[in-house]
Amino acid sequence: MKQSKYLFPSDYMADPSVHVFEGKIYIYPSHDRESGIEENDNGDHFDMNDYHVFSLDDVENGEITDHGVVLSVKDIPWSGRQLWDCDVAFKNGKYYMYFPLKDKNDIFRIGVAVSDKPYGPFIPEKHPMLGSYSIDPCIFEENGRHYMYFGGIWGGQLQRYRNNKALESAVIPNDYELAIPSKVVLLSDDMLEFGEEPKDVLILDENGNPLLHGDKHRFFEASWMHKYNSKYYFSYSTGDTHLICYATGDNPYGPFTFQGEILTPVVGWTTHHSIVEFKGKWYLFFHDSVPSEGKTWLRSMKVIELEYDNDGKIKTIEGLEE
Ligand code: FUB
Repeated sequence: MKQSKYLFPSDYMADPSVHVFEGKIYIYPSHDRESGIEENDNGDHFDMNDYHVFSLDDVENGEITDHGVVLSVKDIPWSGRQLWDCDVAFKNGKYYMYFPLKDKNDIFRIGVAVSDKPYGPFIPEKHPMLGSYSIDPCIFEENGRHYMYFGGIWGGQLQRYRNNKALESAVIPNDYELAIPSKVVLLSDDMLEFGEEPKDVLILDENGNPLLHGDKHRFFEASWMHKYNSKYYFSYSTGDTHLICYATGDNPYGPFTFQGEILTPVVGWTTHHSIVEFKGKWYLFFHDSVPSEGKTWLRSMKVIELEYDNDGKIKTIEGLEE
């Protein structure tokens, strides 16, 4: 499958988080819509208010199933606005959906909603996760332990925190200061809270120095973790430089050494992805704004095969900006 393909042309879906549950591919995207809110650096125009779930038996030839609305802003007791990129994990017969949403004070928190099925509906907890902040939760499971990676700068509000504490005012570093890192945290046994204090996800260059804020490959948002040949691959979006990049490490906490670009810029401001193995092949799920003719808040989800070379390097996918 060398060509990318759109997965659901009849509606705008973005930020696809993908897992294999019960032998099928399940896709958990954001549900973009036209709300009429003007575009700004805060991302107010990403004004989504529900999630759908999709499934596929076969990535290349299967028909996609839309399982309909599985969670809505109106059903979340602590809701303010903006349901951004979510993810889902499985433990002991239950599925847990993790979602970022602004609370009534316009602060992003991460919430949990629970279901007996991978396709929902998901019932939200009464409160956001204690101590949670920022956006883009993704869950990586290994040996029954679930790690959440999260965070995003600018509209994702990560620059408002240091050492997991809110600052009096947001601080974006200058270009020669250290980049603001993504966060990783082990979840509690019951999957409903953080099981420890979140830690920084350090991305180092080839000399072992942490990437600086002015580096076009530094972390911005859209964390994802997968494992390939015993290595841990942390991938992410660089936001305002519009790349999907990755770095590898020897354990889920890192540090991770920068390796390269997975996807060069697509049409639309944001780029956001997930990586999954299914039936012996690896796939990159992502989005672009080609069908909406470049409206960055109206994105469409896509998939393309991902390839590694013999050293485990991911081959860069380029030329999709058309
Ligand atoms: O979909 C809203 C936001 O746009 C996501 O949370 C970010 O990762 C970016 O894709």
